[in-house]
Amino acid sequence: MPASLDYVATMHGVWRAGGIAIPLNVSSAVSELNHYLTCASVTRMIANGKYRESLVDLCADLNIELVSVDDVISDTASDLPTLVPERRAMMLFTSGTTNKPKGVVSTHKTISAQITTLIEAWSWTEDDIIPLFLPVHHIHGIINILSCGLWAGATVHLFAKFDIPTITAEIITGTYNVFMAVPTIYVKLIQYFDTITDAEVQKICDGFKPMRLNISGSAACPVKLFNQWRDLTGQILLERYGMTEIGMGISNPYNGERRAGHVGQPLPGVEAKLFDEEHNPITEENVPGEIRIKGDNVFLEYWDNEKATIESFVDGWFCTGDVAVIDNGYYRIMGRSSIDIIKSGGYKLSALEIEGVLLTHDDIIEVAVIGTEDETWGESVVAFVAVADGRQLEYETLKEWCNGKMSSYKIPKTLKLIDALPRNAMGKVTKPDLKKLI
Ligand code: MLC
Ligand code: AMP
Repeated sequence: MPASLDYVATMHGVWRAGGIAIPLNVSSAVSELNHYLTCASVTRMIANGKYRESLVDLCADLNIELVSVDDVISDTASDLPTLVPERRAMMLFTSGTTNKPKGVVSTHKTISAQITTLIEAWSWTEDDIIPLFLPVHHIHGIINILSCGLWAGATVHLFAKFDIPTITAEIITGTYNVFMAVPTIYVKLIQYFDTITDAEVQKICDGFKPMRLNISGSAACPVKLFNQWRDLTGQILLERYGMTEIGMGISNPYNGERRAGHVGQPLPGVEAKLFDEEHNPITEENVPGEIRIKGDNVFLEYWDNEKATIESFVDGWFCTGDVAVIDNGYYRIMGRSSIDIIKSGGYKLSALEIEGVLLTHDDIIEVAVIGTEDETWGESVVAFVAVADGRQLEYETLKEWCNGKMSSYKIPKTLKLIDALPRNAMGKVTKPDLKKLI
């Protein structure tokens, strides 16, 4: 389900009944859904309208009961279980350094901790009104916007997608006082300003100006964008850092200096530390290390994957794979330790997962996927491909072939045909060398 009252009712119904809610992407390819549903041993799928129709065969194949919201919604609640905070509540699929996405399981306690820290840090109140146009199968939309809004007794306007004219029309009338988005959304708004009159731009910027808070996160907010947004709207973007496994971990202050290019300091109740490769904590400033996190906000486990869960913790610290320095008291993210993780439009993508799909193409014999810097998307997906002797491959044909095999944001935006992938003496593909070819 896209963001809608049915979505909210279903999510809370599952939670209240003691089940595990697994919100899925409405635009996932069938093969992706097949993986999520199988991996999570799903017993019941709730979907409406055209989404329900499109799931009939898959659910039948997997022996999953398929129902619509109307089938399960009830006016009277009875025999609801008493829930302990440690009960599993939600599973979100996230891409990693393995081929297939993993199910990140959080408990009621995790979710409460993830919400309450933000209520305090960002001063949520019942007077807040916020639009939700981000996808509701990721933590940014589910926790930071929807769940914080509901917890605070605030008002959340639900949009099935990010439609600039519809949302800016509300902004002009002064409907919202809080706005949260990924950097790409701010870039797209600025790009939209080039397509409308100066008077219209002014009206939209005047709608942003009196808001109490504009937040950017899920990917790095470039300093240029931070400055552009301040010059246009007077808003000093509050940048924060988070991850599906931890909710939000580090944030610039609500009151105090919001520093461009930095993500701030650990949130209330969250412990953060940098560690070197030998697992020693780093205490000096400007020495890079991996961000590790402890606290009630940290997830319970990767579903049905004890090995991955164990490997992602060291001495009780969750290892994020993100590298940062502390610069004059504020965390500054330097990048990720794995070249195989790409962040595009705020979505985390696994290069290995995309490579796995491309390798099923008859004409492709070798493939390597990397992310390259992109002003709009943060990073853009590039595929280096070697084709079988005598075969040709055009980008448009490949793009079409990818449709239905992966969500559209994973489809490579650039295709580079090469004879063979560069390898080191161990025979391993050297992706940094590929980056130099762009
Ligand atoms: C879409 N397109 C892309 C693309 N995504 N091109 C390059 N790179 C990408 N990543 C292309 C499509 O193929 C299409 O091209 C055109 O853009 C329009 O597609 P769309 O799907 O309509 O795009 P749009 O609605 O504009 O999507 C942009 C967006 C979306 C920013 C609204 O990407 C989005 O909602 N991102 C947010 C994801 C999110 O919530 N992440 C948080 C994860 S939680 P064509 O050629 O077909 O027209 C997390 C933790 C934390 O990270 O810290 O919060
Ligand atoms: P996800 O797994 O989709 O939840 O994405 C989490 C990842 O997004 C983190 O591990 C970071 O790499 C990235 N991320 C989130 N917020 C920021 C930020 N403010 N700056 C840089 N990277 C970020």
